[in-house]
Amino acid sequence: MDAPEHWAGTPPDRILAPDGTAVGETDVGLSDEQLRDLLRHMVRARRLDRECMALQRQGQLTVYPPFEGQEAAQVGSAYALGPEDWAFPTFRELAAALVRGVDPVRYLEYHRGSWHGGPYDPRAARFGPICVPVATQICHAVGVAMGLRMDGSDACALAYFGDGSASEGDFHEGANLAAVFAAPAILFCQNNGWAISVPTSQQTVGEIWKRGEGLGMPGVRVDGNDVLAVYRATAAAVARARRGEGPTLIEALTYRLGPHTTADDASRYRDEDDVERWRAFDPIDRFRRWLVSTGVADEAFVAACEDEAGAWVTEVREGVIASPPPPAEWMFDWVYADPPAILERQRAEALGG
Ligand SMILES: Cc1ncc(C[n+]2csc(CCOP(=O)(O)OP(=O)(O)O)c2C)c(N)n1
Ligand SMILES: [Mg+2]
Repeated sequence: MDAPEHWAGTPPDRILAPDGTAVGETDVGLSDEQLRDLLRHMVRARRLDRECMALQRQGQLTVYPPFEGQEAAQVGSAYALGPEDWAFPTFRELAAALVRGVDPVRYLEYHRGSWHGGPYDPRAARFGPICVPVATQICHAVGVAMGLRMDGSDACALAYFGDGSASEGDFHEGANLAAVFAAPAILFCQNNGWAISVPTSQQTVGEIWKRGEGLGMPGVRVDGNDVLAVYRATAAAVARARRGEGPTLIEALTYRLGPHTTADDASRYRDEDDVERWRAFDPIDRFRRWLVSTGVADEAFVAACEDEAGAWVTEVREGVIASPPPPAEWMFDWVYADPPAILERQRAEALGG
C-alpha cells in the first residue's frame, strides 16, 4: 500500500507498521495501563468527532472541523505533556483537548456559537483557546514558553499547527524566536495533506521537519498515525525543553479523512476513493491490533472501550443540546469600562429596556 503523496521523501520515525506489527522499540516508557489508556482516548475522540459531525448536520452546532484520522497525532502528543505544560491548539484539536481534561460540552460551546470567545478556562487544563487565525497560536505558545522559563518553571508549551500554517509568517517568526531564546517550546505540525483544498505539494516544496536545521533546532519527522512513535517523539522534545536545551520542531505525517469543516465539500477537490485507501493507515486499528497481538489488551477491553465511549458521547451530546445561549447582555459587557452612549442605546434596544 502506497502512502499518501505528502508522506513522500524521508521515511518517518515509526514503531508500529500500518498493519500493527512492531518495527521498532515498543518500550516508550509507558505502563500497560497507560498504553490501554491511549487506546481509550483515541476511541472516545473518534466517537465524539463523529457525533459532532452529526450534531452539526442536526443544527446543534454551527460549524465543526473534524479530525478523523489524526487521533494518534493528537492523543500521542498531548499524552506526553505534564500537568504544568501548556498546549496551544488550532481549531482541530478536540482530541488533544480531551486528553488535557477540557470539558467537551464547554469546548463545543464554541462550535455551537453560544460563546464566541473562550468557552473554557485555558488556565484550568493548560490548554489555550481554540485559535482560528491560522498560525497565530504558535507565537502565543512561544511567548508562554519564554514566560515559563523566566518564572523559573521547568514546564514547556506545545503549539499545534498544520501544514498550511507552516507557510504563514507567524510560523517563521515564532519558530525563530523560540530558537534564538532557547524557549521550552514544541512546534508540533500535523501534516494532514491539506490546507482546506490546497494539497501539501502546492503549499511547500521542502519537507517541513527539515526547517529545524535552518532555524537551529532539532527537526523530527514522525509517523503521525503511530501513537507510540508520536508519544516518543513528543516526550523526547518535552525532556529537551525541561533540560533548558530549547525548542523542537516535529512534523507528524497524518491524513485528514474528513472534509476541512462541515462547510466544505472535499469531493470537489479530491478523489474520495483515495480517502478510502488511506483508511489502511488508520491510527486506531493499527494500535488496537498491536495491543491485542501483544496481550496488553484483549478483545473484551476493546469492546468495553467502545461501549464506554458510546455512553460517554451520549452524555456529551445531551450536554451540548441542553447548553443554553448566553444572556444577551453579555454582548455588551466587558468591552468598555464606560460604554459610549451609542452602545448604551443599542443595549437598551436589544434587551428591550
Ligand atoms: C490567518 C488566516 N488565514 C486564512 C484562514 C482561512 N483558513 C482556515 S483553515 C485554513 C487552512 C489551514 O490548513 P492547515 O494549517 O494545514 O490546518 P488544517 O486545516 O489542515 O488542520 C485556512 C487557510 C484563517 N483562518 N486564518
Ligand atoms: Mg493541513
